[in-house]
Amino acid sequence: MNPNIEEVLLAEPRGFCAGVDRAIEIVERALAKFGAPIYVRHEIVHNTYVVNELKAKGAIFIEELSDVPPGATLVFSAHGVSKAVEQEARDRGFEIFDATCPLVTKVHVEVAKLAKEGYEFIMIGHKGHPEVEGTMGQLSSGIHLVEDVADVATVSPLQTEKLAVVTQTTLSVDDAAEIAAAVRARFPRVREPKQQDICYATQNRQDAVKIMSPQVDLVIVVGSPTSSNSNRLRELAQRLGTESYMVDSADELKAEWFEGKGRVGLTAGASAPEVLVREVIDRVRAFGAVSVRKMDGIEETIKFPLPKGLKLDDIPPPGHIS
Ligand code: 0CJ
Ligand code: F3S
Repeated sequence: MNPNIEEVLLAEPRGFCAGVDRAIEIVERALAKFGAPIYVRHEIVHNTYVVNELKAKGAIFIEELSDVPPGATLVFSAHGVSKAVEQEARDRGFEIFDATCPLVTKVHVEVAKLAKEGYEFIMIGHKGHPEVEGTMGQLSSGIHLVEDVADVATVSPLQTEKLAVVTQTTLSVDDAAEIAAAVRARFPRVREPKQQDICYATQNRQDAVKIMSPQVDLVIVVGSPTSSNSNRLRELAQRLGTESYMVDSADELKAEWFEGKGRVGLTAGASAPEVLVREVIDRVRAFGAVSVRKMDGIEETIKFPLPKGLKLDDIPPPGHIS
């Protein structure tokens, strides 16, 4: 027991975004319609609990399409895929359902459109992240990755007349703005999206942490280590001067983190289900927290339609993860 903990503050919004909801529902509906197994390229979203739940229902997660048997049903993860992966999946004849978040697809479409007009691209993102591989892989050349301000000095496009910036959707809003400013300083004619390509969910969850952090002594973020947007929430709280930890589940919480802490802030990445938040609350109560208060925040109402072939089934699949 820790007699110091007075209150848990719940960030608003937190947890699942519309793209994650849709991606999970695509796998669940594919399982309900076609039966197990359903193959999924890459983790559908970067969350251990979600992946394990879907595995238990018959999903098989793979990285290489050569591991998918002929005639199988294949789902692309929320992070999107390159043109080469898309083509290989078609060539192998799989039944494909694309769970790429529509906000990532929007970036892909923009890249394809501007490339036709002769643009080269500077992509702000994290090397090796599947979304970055998917977006960069929309073109065979002419798209250059910058991960930080230092990279901007060394990036070498073939021309600077037609240059555009694109970003990963789940970056730190502040870091991306700083890197974009460095790009603008070096290439003043660069074309930029109005708000970068950072999505509404990333923006809203970071804004909520900015409001919450100064009001608490400790921030706990629920999210998996592979989740870019979840890592950014923990990093943001820490940068704002509040001790912060990310946990994949409640049993990762350590009693000593709470020592001397009166108010605890709690949030969750866009791929982390609410059930895990509830388990964290239960554990923090067991540590001694007396009350839980939901903060005020933006209400998200956005919802993305399901792909053709899955939306006619109006019967929701049993046991939807939430
Ligand atoms: O890239 C996306 C379309 C976000 C998907 C939801 O979050 P997550 O944790 O699976 O992915 P990130 O590592 O990109 O945050
Ligand atoms: Fe899409 Fe953003 Fe969620 S890109 S999957 S709405 S974190």
